[in-house]
Amino acid sequence: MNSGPAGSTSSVVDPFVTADSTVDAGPDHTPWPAEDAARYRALGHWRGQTFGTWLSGLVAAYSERTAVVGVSAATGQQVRWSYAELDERSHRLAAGFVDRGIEAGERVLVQLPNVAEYVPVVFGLWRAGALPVFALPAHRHSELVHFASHAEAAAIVTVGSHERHDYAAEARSVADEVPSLRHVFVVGSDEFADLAAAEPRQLPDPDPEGLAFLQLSGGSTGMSKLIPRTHDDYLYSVRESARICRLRPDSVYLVVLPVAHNYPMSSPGILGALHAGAAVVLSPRPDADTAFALIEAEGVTMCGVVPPLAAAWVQAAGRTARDLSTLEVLLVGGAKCGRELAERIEPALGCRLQQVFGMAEGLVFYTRLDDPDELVLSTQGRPISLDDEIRVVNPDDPDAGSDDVVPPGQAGALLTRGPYTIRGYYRAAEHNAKAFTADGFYRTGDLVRLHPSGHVEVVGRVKEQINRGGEKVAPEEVENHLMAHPDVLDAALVGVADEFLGERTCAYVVPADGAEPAEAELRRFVRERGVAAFKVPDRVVLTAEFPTTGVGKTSKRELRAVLAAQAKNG
Ligand code: OOB
Repeated sequence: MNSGPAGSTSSVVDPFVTADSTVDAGPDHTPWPAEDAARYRALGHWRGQTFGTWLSGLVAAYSERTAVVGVSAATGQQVRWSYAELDERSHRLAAGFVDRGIEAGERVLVQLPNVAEYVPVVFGLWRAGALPVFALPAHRHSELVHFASHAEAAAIVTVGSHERHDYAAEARSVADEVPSLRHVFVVGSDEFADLAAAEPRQLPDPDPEGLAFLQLSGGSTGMSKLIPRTHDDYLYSVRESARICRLRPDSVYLVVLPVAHNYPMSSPGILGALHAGAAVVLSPRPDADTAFALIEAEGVTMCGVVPPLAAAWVQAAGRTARDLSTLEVLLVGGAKCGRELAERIEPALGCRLQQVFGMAEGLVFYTRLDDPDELVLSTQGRPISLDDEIRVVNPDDPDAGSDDVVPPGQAGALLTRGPYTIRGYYRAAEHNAKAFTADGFYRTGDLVRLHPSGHVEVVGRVKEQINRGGEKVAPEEVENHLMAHPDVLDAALVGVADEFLGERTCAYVVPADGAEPAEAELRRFVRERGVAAFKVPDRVVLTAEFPTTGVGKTSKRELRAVLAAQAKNG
């Protein structure tokens, strides 16, 4: 493991700075080259701080202020925890996890809905030196098995039944299949209450430049990749996000998207709000009724949403009796916010629009709150850091290097390298060779146009991914599930334009000889294979054979392009 064993706080013996660290990165993850790491430290971006010590600093400054408001998984009641209470809870949880045998450096799959306990649980794991692996509540058996086995997770933290799904039973069935899983911790159970009541004690602080957690990629070729982030790199993006979004101690940040996603976590999200001494309010659901009630009750000042949700809120704002006047900023991102929607947000909700374009791999763009309206409405912002290196390269050459840049103003594929963007996925050497250039730039797969101001406009994608209103679907993963059906000979999943979601999915299916599988049957089949509901094809179309592109045998990539064009033309 490169994740820094407990106690190795000295930067002298840090694996990131050894002379051969780029040569012998080990199989787990690719560290930044020593000279870049040294520069990020010298610039003050990496400060040698872990999430645990960072929280301790916040407690010293904001002790009695409200940190977290949300519904408790244990009681079903709303709770309100100060910074001091959050700190104590996470110290107890850390001790509890260690007492149950969780060791520093071990991975722990966290699958929690938007419940108050999420925040202390994650800090508890960090303080125990464990690495949370952030699954979404939508993920199901096949995805959880993949994450847990790929990360060789030691435990799962989840809830019991929630929104008609038995998470605890699901987690146990995953544990039956993945040999590394020794524990299923169910927040809200008596057993978990015991764990959470452990006597707090000082535990060794992990290495700030070691891995802190694993996020999930949206996935393009097959299953989601795991994204290794360090304390130092992530905290840099958190501090800057809080500054850019102008969070203050009296700000109130509302989380409506799934808590564990990178966007509500850090853009500026839960962590950005905590950094500023602000309050985090967790909404159990994203719908306007629930969210507007919380905005009114808690005096919410800021919230981050995806475009379809922004559109729904704009609609609902016209007929709500709720007082939304405290809302200052609505961040919109995760998928492209079209100009029309962008223009409606400020008048309907009475707040400033802030566009955000980010990725769990690192790089985040924000429009600035004092940017001219035109830039706020028509671009997705500019990078967090002056040290984010941005290259827009030839989009027709998938292997274009970081020097293959297109003329200014022309659309191209976005590459990036910087102080909080990973240099490789977790345990994915083969994939890394394609996803990163030889000089360490991450191929985002996004097609952008760079404005002279440094703002980018996202104009499309070169990666094989469907963005279903912010939820990412990898066609290959879904195609593989479809092809497991005995009546399916071949399948291709494409994105088709959708007014509400931006894109929805359509599966073209060539049936096996003589078979005529019903659409509902195929959708049920995919769902029962244990995948997140957002990956179940919105539509299934049977076709006798796939079109060819004129060059003989078609690649899946070309095929999807042809089918997508057909779908577009009617
Ligand atoms: C966020 O993170 P991921 O990892 O779920 O997805 C990243 C991808 C980007 O590469 C891009 O394709 C798309 O999502 N995306 C956008 C966008 N924001 C994200 N495409 C167009 N316009 C935007 N504003 O989605 C994420 C992470 C942190 C902050 C915000 C979003």
